[in-house]
Amino acid sequence: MSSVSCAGLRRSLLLSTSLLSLPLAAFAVSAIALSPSPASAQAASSLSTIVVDSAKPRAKPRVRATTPSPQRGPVIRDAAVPPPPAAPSSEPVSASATTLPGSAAVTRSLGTSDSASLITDIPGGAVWGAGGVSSLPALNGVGADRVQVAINSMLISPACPNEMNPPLSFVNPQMIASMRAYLGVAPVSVGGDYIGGKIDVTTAPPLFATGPSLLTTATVSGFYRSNGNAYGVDARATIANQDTSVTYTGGWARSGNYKAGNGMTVKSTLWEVQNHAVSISRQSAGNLFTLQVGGQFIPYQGYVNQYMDMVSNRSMFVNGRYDGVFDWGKLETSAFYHRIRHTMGFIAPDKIADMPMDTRGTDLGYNIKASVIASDHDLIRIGNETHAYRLDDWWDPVPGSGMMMSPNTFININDGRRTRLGTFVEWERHWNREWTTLFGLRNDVVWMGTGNVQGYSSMYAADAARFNGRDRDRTDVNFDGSALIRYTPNAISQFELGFARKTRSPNLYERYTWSNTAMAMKMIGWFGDGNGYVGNVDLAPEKAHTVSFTAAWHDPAQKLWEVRVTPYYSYVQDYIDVNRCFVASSSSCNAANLTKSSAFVFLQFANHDAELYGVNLDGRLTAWDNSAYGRGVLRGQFAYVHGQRTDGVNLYHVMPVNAKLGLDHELGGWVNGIELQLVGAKTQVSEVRNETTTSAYALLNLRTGYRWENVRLDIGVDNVFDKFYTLPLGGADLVDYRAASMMGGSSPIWGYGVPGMGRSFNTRLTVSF
Ligand SMILES: [Cu+2]
Repeated sequence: MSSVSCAGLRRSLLLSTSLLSLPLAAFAVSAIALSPSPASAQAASSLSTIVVDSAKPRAKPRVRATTPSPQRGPVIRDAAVPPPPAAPSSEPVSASATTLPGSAAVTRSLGTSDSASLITDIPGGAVWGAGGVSSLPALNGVGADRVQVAINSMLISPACPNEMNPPLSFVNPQMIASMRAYLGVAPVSVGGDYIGGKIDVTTAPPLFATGPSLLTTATVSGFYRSNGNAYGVDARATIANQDTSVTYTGGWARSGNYKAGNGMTVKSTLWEVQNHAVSISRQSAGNLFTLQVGGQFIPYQGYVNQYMDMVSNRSMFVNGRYDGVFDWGKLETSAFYHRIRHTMGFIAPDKIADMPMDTRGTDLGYNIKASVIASDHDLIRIGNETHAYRLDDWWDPVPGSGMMMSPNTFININDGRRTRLGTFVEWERHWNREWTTLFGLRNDVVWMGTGNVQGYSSMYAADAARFNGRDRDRTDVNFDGSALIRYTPNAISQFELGFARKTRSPNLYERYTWSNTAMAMKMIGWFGDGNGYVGNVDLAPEKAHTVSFTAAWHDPAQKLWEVRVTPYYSYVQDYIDVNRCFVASSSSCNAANLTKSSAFVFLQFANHDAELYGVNLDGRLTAWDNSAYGRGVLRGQFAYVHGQRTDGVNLYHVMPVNAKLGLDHELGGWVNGIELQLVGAKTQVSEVRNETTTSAYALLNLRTGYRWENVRLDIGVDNVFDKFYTLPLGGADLVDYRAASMMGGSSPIWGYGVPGMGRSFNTRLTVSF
């Protein structure tokens, strides 16, 4: 397909989103200066681009009411979560955002223990295959740490050169009370330092007693899945009175290797995980304090698309939060500390070797956000956050391995430092019943640095000396802006046009991995493609300029039907992609490496301009609702995305066209679902990475469940027809297809994707007290 972009469109988008800064600053200043006088007078003159129907009477104050968050798509409202204290909305308007409630996570947990896979229930969402509980989320064609994930406001940075410990692996699906996904034109108050999207996950929101008696609830649930012989247990318990609440949530689960549709066991896909969190909350007239502590332990997790496996991952965290409601608005603050200790090795019998790799990562940060009611029409959000990330990554020597892996410790990242200070101001104005605008300006300063490195032996000395001789401290001053205009002409339709500029600074591995030797390079990379990677100190931050339009229609009560369509276009300046590497007299980055088209290759991170465009569509329809047949709801979602560099090279891991169609039925305590998942062929693949194509496929999933008083039984069949298929974003299968190698042993063969899971019979029994 030829690119539809034209230079003019690109330039104007670039210009408009870059220039957002200036008028936005003016808007922000004028907004801050707002007096309590009638809102109709100010700012209107400076807002020449926004059409306001001044003939109509001003609307009644709408800001004080909590702006209902749009819940669209296959989304069920979650009755279990108590409403937050009445306050101005701290969640900004954003029609393209989607919230998945806890009930969606519970439904999905019948078939998976991978929390990231929840994101596939929203249009534009996909996952990069990794370990069984550590997939990397992608939104609208960009993934991994281009999508920022916050767990109760806590940010968790990659502490592994393969990003084996992404944020969503630190919660089990059943721990999730809600997951909100913002796409490319999200308001700046949502966060900074990402370009793809933002996922906000809430676990264990506090539950308080409504009367004088003590509230105690407990839920224990166990599951079994036939494919992989997976089983586990999830638990949640709360004890609370009217002002204090204590909640535990967590679980343990394990799985063996799964089987593909043709009966083939997919090696190195086993895992075991436990996540736990305890939170204590206290509320008093408009104030809510929460302190949460928790941790994770993964004793093993196989990686079919990496050379290494995870053999230990331990984490602990402390996360404190304070929300206060005042006359002037709402204050939200949080502070967190998260520490990861991670070890990679090989899990026998599928991988046998000896090469320990260790990382230690810590994240420390705070967030302050104030939502200020500036007038009956205006809401101002201001905020500040700091996120400090420290990383050590070292590989102990392997005795008897010669120069390759001894006698010294290989220092991959030595005292890696990445500190970000973010500040934003945002103005949301409800002009009248029909028109709402939102403008935001954000600055993030990112400081990065790292200490000196060394290799296992003199074999690595030249690379290490070159790296150590460089000035490696970097400071990025990043400016983001967003502008949303929402028009709600009547009770059934809503339109939103959004522009945004989003910036992400490189991560520590992109900038500071340094060795050009084949073995070291193959240890770096979270792409699962079998290629080797080396960092680039000179990388610039990537800047996405996105325009997006959302049209949504629904019945006036928002109960019977809704449909939403969001086309978007994004031009990414300095997108962090790769070049084939070439270093004189190198055995990996050699001349042959520059031209290989059907082999694993060696790559260096490099900036390239790129563009992405696509469309997301979702909707649902209540087909019937009566006492005899219960309630039947049809739902559907569709996503198409295209991503290409301006030099014509396709972007890596762009999800092919895909759709889901489902019918959910409820009758009394009986719940049924049938879902058809359709995925097109992946034919546009990254030439520079020798990405492989995948074929189209369709999967049918069924489930049924029944709830008696306190007991609920769910049964499901995923991939009913046991279809064999290759995961489009699963990367390369490095374990199941191997050939004898020159060094003895065997090595992976290029050209094989990772097969998806075959049929699985799943069951879950839940008991509530
Ligand atoms: Cu790792």
